[in-house]
Amino acid sequence: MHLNKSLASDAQLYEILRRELGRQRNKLEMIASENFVSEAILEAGASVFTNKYAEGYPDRRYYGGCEYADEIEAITQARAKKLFGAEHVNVQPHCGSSANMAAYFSVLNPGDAILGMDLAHGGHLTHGASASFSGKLFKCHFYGVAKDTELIDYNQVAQVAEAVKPKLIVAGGSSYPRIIDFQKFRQIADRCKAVLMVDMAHFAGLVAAGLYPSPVPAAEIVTTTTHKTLRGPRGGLIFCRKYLAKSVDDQVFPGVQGGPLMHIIAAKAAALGEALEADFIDYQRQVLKNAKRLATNLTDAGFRLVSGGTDTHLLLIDLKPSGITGHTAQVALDKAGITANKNTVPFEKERYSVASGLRLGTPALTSRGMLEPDIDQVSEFIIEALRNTEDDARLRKIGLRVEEFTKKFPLYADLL
Ligand code: DSN
Repeated sequence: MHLNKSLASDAQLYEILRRELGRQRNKLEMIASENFVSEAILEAGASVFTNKYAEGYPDRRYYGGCEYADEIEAITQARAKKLFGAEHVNVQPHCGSSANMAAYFSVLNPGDAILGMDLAHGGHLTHGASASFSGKLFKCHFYGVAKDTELIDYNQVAQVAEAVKPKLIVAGGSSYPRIIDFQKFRQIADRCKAVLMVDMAHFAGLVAAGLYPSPVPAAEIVTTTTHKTLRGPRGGLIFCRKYLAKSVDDQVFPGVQGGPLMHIIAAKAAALGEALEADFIDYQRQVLKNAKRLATNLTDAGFRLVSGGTDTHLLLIDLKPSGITGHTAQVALDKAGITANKNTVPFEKERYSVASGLRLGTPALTSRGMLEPDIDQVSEFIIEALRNTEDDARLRKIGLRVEEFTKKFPLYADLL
């Protein structure tokens, strides 16, 4: 396969694609929300469906020529419902933010109160942060983690819910390394008659594999992206109870979006097909084992992990005791060929652009075939880099060793 052959006539673009592929191959990808899709998913995402307008839904389109678009969307819906055991799914959201926006609009009006997890404690921008549409359109209230355990403080969730009577409660987040108790959220939502929405973007792949509790039985609405642990193309999905199906569909189109990205929907079908295979469970098991091994190695080396460890694919180092910031750590790791992101930690005092934490994840490395002994080597690279953040020469040397190491785990060997 030589996917980008026709781009060779555009030397400028070809060169950028070639360098990006090289970056992905030669570095250690540890951003917890990233992954490497299969070549089948790449192909579906780059397919002729990019040419097709298909506003509406299968058998209810506004344009002609949608017979195959209908087939592909129906297959995507069927696979998504089977994988997660949901009553209804909308597979058209272009991303997690538009999925969350459409989900909110299906049950809320502007000005309604919502309750979500504080961004600094592990929530997501779209769960009510003032910089996001959610913070601008709704009255947003927040819960967080307890100071001593750094686990979600369910008593606080209940108290705030009782006080502000939100119309919707959001569970889920982007840097919370532990399992969330959806039944507790359900009870709290029932007591204040709120809709419960779970944003499972980060752990959707683990849910699909049965390695993380499914939020589908507990929540009226479950949103996700498709490109994190689920290992699909960039995009979103909304699952909901049957009684909300029309409302959710109407809010995705025409409420928030226009024409669906049919090529991405084709790629979602490919990804969901892969997730229904038995070896997807083995993959997710290894993601968890690798994250636990990384957590153990970092702890043994003296680093402090928020909540003391992880139950998931991600972990969060609190760098305050190490005397460096998240920004410094991210820059140093970059020089050493390790890609990760700075992150706020609970009760953060730094600005978001500096941050006191570093988030690391294992989904992408596991997709490259890494097992625990490989994670031991990766841990050594990380630890050495974090202990030598000001020593550029040493960081560059680690980078060369990283590049050599990555050759053992070929990525897209047939491309370019
Ligand atoms: N940007 C994603 C993440 O990194 O977690 C959340 O949308």
